This record gives sequence, structure tokens and C-alpha cells, in this order.
Amino acid sequence: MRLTREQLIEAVSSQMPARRWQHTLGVMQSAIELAERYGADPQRAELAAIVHDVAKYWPVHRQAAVIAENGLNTDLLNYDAPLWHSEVGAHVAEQEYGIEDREVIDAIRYHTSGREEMTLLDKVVCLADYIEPGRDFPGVALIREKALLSLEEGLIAGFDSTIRVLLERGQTIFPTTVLARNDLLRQLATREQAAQTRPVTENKGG
Ligand code: DGI
Ligand code: FE
Ligand code: FE
Repeated sequence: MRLTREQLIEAVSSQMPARRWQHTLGVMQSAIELAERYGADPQRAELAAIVHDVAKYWPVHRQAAVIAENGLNTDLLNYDAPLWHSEVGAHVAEQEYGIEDREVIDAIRYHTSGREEMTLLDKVVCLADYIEPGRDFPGVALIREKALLSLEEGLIAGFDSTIRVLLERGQTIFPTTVLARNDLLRQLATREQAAQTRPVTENKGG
């Protein structure tokens, strides 16, 4: 059964405190803006944004149980609990809300950790989560600036900021976040190289 947008909003917002729903409204707005700016589908971006934090306030033992009992990525359980809600959210989106769009499910699943070869929709939702208007943490202004240059530069600044905090606090770093950041740096370098050689060929082509 596929829920309507209104049913989905009701189902998700009832599972979190008001301030977290405010955050979700911000992510919906930023996801639509980034999608429009960078050529993703705004409707699918908004859908992923609505659901992305659905499991954020579930008791952690319940989150862990969903991961363990449904063949999800149990490696997450070796790392910080704040990483778990995205994996659980993807499962809820699929199983309870009947969302069948694989890219939307993946954007929910990878909104916290990122991954190698992030899709356009993954990037939009993950970056929107960092820069939504209600966010106020040290470094958010830089991430917002970079988000105007490219999704990749915005996300690298975002992951840098998360990794920096984890290092300062002496916490573990989920390896997938490091892989995601490395991959984004390579994507950026490849694009910059292409941009440096392009003018010559463009001139040739008239
Ligand atoms: O759910 P939100 O607060 O909106 O944002 P989020 O889904 O990005 O939450 C991520 C939290 O997880 C953030 O406070 C940092 C924490 N975290 C712990 N270990 C890791 C991690 N985040 C990433 N990306 N990688 C980690 O290894
Ligand atoms: Fe989240
Ligand atoms: Fe969020």
C-alpha cells in the first residue's frame, strides 16, 4: 500500500518531537531547492526528505532489532547508534509506507553515512540534511557556501565537518563515510581536469 503525501506526513511527523519535524520541513525545502538547482527530481527528493528521519527517535534497541532481524547492514551495529536510523528509515519506507522507488529508498538509507558512487538523489538529500534553514552548527555557513558551487563541494565540507567532530570527540568513524568523502574528492578532481581541457575542444567545434 502506497501512502499519499499527506498520509505520509501524518505518519512520519507523529513519530518525532515537534522540533525534529521542523527540521524535516527544512530538509524538504532544501532538498527541493537543491534538486531544482542540480537537475534532480524535486518530487522524489521531497519524498525521501519527508521520511529520512522517521526512525530517529525510536529507542535504539528497537532500531538495532529492525537491523538485525531483517537482514539489513549489521556492520552499522559496530558503530555509533546515530548511524542506525537511516538504515531503519529505508526499511520502514519500503515495508510500511510501500515506497517502491529504489533511488528514494537509497537516498534515505545513505543520508547519514553517504556511500561511494552516491546517486544524484543521495547527494541532494544528504546535503539538504546538512544545510536546511534550521541548522545552526559551527561550519554550517561554509557548507551552505560550498553547496552553491556544487553538490560534491557541499558534501565534502559536510563530511569534513562531521569527521572533524568525531575525531575531536575520540569517536569511531564509519568507514563508508570516509569512502564517500574520498569518492567525492575524486569526482571533483576529475571534473576539474575535464574543465581545464574542455575550452580547446569547444573552440575547435565552433
Ligand atoms: O539525523 P540528523 O541529525 O538530521 O542528521 P544525520 O542523519 O546526518 O545524523 C548523523 C549523526 O550521526 C551526526 O550527529 C553524526 C553521527 N555519526 C556518528 N558516527 C558517524 C556519524 N555520521 C557519519 N556520517 N559518519 C559516522 O561515522
Ligand atoms: Fe538523519
Ligand atoms: Fe535529518
